[in-house]
Amino acid sequence: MKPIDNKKRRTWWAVPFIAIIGLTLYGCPSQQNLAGSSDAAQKVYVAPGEHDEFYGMFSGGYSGQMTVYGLPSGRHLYTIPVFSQAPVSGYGYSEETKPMLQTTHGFIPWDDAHHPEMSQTDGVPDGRWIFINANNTPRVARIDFANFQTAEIIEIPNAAGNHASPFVTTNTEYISAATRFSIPMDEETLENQDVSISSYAENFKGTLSFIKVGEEGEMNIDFQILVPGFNYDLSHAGKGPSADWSFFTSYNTEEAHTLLERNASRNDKDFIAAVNWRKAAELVANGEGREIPAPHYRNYMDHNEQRAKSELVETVTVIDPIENPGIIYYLPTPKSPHGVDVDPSGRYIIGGGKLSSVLPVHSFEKMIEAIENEDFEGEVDGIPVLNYDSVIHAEVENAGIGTLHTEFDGKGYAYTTAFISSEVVKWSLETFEVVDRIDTYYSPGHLMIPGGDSMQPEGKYLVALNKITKDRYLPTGPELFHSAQLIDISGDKMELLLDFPTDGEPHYAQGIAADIVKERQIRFYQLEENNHPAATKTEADTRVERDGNNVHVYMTTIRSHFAPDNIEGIKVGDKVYFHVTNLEQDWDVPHGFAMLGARTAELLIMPGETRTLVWEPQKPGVYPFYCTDFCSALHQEMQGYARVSPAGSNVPISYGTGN
Ligand SMILES: [Cu+2]
Repeated sequence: MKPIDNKKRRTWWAVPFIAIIGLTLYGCPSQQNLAGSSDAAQKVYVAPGEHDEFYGMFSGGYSGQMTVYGLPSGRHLYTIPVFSQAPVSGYGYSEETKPMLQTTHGFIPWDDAHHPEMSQTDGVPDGRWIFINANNTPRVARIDFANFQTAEIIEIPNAAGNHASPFVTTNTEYISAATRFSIPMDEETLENQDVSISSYAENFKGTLSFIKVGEEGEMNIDFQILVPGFNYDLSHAGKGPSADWSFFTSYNTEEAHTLLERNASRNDKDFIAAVNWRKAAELVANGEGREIPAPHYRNYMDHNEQRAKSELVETVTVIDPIENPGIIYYLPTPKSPHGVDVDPSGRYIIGGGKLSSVLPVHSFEKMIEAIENEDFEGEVDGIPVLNYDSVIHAEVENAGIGTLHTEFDGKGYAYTTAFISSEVVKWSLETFEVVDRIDTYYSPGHLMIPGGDSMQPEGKYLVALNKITKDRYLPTGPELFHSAQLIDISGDKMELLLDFPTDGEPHYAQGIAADIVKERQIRFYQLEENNHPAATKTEADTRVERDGNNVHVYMTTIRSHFAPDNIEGIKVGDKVYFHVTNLEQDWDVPHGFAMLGARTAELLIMPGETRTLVWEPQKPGVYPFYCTDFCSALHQEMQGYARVSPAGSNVPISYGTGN
């Protein structure tokens, strides 16, 4: 790798440096402007039995899940297990769902889920799917809005940390993802290398990945672009005129490898990488790039058989910008930019410079002009660096301290979070002047306006996702849930309406009008369409079969009993598979299945569905099992017994219900 042109760097326009210590110690806003007026209460009141206007889909951050809230009420409606095992539903514990968490590092039942992103058609959220990234072990998941279940998870090879992900292009052609941490990669194979960390500048590289999304939502990595060893932070696709482009922020263009809080804050400007994904995709389709070994799993729910399958994909195509000029350009952006957001018109690219005193607004039009005129101020590893002054459209002054993320209301205004000064700042996309600001409690990261990163925002509510909560709710020991604050943005002045605690780290969120999603809901699964190989569709078909040391129990549940509910002939050393089919054909009647001493969670089986729990009994005895999901007045009676005899005993297999 060629060293960065530091001489060029030093001539860049300087911004006042903001003391890093302020990142953690800057004061909290005063308590004087708290909401709580009856006016605010009325605006968020959703009467019993009535529905919220919007779904809010929040990332669970370090819970690895996605949480669903109703807006404006702030009601927690549901939690979708994605990258973490979920005892509540047996996700990641049942045999049908374990393959979802398969990776080339093995079975990984946890991750750090950051950015929900909805599928779009013509630049507008369409309510088909929502994607979310796994930050720790690079993965992207797709959740189906028809059943609010994780339908697919794809692993991303040649990446370490997957933060700038998963952002969709305007017709969900592609999802972009980028390595957060650069790693030493072999020049030919891109395999992670055993080298000294101090060789960072010469050996470390990054990749930007473009995942193609098929008609049914299936994900495949179409290509990866090799990039210099910076940290890539966030991304957004362009829209309208800029729809063929994706933008990625980077920091650590210093290529430091220790104490990044100091060493990655030296350059006055880092870069937003502008990637012409359309052109790159065409080049790859025409045979450019090279296919390299890059084993990665694609795990998906097979709807027909009702069980997840893991498929090992062996290779990936990599494209090098040096050999393929014109696919990537750098926009100099002050200073350690975090978020990158494209306004609804697709004309402006806004970088959230977390150490910058101004908020830079790049012009897409000027960017194209600068590219055509080869108006470059240098290059890094063969990637042209455009002239800052040629591409910048405006610098928003006084946009707060520690600006991170911007969303839009579709009415000509942008809203930016300022982490250090704990506020949301509203500014005009016409005059680029601040027109309003409101305190948040405290330190907001992302903010969300339903559709606020699309071409058609619903500019009624804004949710600030705050990292610090102290003193806002009754204390709960050293840990406090993070908070979301709902702000009315329908008028000239922003008004705080509500704050509510959120589970995990609500890192980012997306919102969508409830009507779009409501219509798509599946209420139960048709029993006759259940093609699970171990499904049992009537009580008459229930049975227990021994196959060596494996015992298969083909069981059914219906209010309020199991069939069979007495099983004998199991021996210590057996592996017992309970294949449980829920025969109900009615909405909201799952049954549970839990076994004393089983080293796993319960099963929670939706109507019409089959799920399998594996039990390896350790000692002889009679073990009760029962339904965990209150299902009828006689729910307590929904139980059974499994008898376990010593290894080598001659108790025959027998079973029954009502004998
Ligand atoms: Cu039950």
